[in-house]
Amino acid sequence: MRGALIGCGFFAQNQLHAWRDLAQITAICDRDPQRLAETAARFGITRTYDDAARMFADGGFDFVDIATTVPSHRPLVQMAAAAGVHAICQKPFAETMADARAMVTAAESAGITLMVHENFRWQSAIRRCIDAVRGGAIGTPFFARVSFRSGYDVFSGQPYLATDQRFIIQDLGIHILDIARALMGDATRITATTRRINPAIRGEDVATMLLQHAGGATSVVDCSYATRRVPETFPETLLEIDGDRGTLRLDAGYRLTLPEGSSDLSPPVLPWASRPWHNIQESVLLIQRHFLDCIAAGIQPETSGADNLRTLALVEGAYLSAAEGRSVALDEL
Ligand code: NAD
Ligand code: 89Y
Repeated sequence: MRGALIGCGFFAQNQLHAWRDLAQITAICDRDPQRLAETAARFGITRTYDDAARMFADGGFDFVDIATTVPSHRPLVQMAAAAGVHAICQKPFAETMADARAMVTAAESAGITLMVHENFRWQSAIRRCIDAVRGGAIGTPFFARVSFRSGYDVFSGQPYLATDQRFIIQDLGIHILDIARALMGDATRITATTRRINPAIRGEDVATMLLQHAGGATSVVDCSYATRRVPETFPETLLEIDGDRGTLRLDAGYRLTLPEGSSDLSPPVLPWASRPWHNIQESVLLIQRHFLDCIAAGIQPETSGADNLRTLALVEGAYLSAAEGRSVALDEL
């Protein structure tokens, strides 16, 4: 498979490292000339563009990896659909549910595969827990706590996180909500509270969310970037899941405890990766491989655009709930 990538920023560097083991990236695009030139030199890519439309017009690739921030996602996915090119789009998938639905429709009409780069459920420790729960290791789950609490400085690498009106739910909570879905099934209702603790940022940096799942289970999804922890656990998601035959815990330090005992699920540090990001970086390789495998098999990726509508609805529902001080049924959205 030959690919192209749009958006040569902070996180795309991980995606390009991972592609080296999976596919040939023939062209890259960024409207920032310095980022474009630096990334082209780093990865030895000679076809460069400052305009995505021109890159699609020139073609020569089977898929496009959209690694830009959210405002450009809808037009770029629609360009991919018009060009008949499979697409991976970074999270958050879209700014509104209407945009997201239009993107899914465009992909379906064009017959392309559209996957959202929703990688946290592909972290190897999380994956192992999802497999254990789905495999019945704790029986039928009735409660989950899915928790991400940190004081790590994410603003130095991603300055827009400090200035966007929405912060933790849209940026990070979206992953944690998606993990809750992967573990407990689809949610029908959400209730949320939000706070801003850090006065130097615009959006909320604490969110506490209560989910009701279709099968009757409940999840608490709690996220904070205002938590000073020793030791710091960024970027680990911690789990506690009760089932009718036992409890699963994923504790700090990637320690898994199941009814039959404990094990260490520390992820590998890939040759191009660095701590503490190695957990996320490994998941980039795994989700990008999943995308190619799904195209080859002619099946939908686990986090297809259509699937991600349900994660995005949880994000929108959480903001609505916090703003109006009420519980929100997802079929309202
Ligand atoms: P960034 O601002 O560092 O990089 C984005 C790049 O896209 C910039 O260089 C910008 O010039 C370019 N760009 C924007 N619109 C463009 C357009 N229309 N055409 C060409 N280039 C365009 O952002 P980032 O921190 O790398 O984040 C990118 C996306 O990745 C965000 O949506 C973010 O939420 C997501 N992200 C995901 C993870 C994860 O684990 N999945 C981690 C970090 C960031
Ligand atoms: O942008 C975020 C993401 O997707 O994972 C972690 C992050 O980089 C900062 O919250």
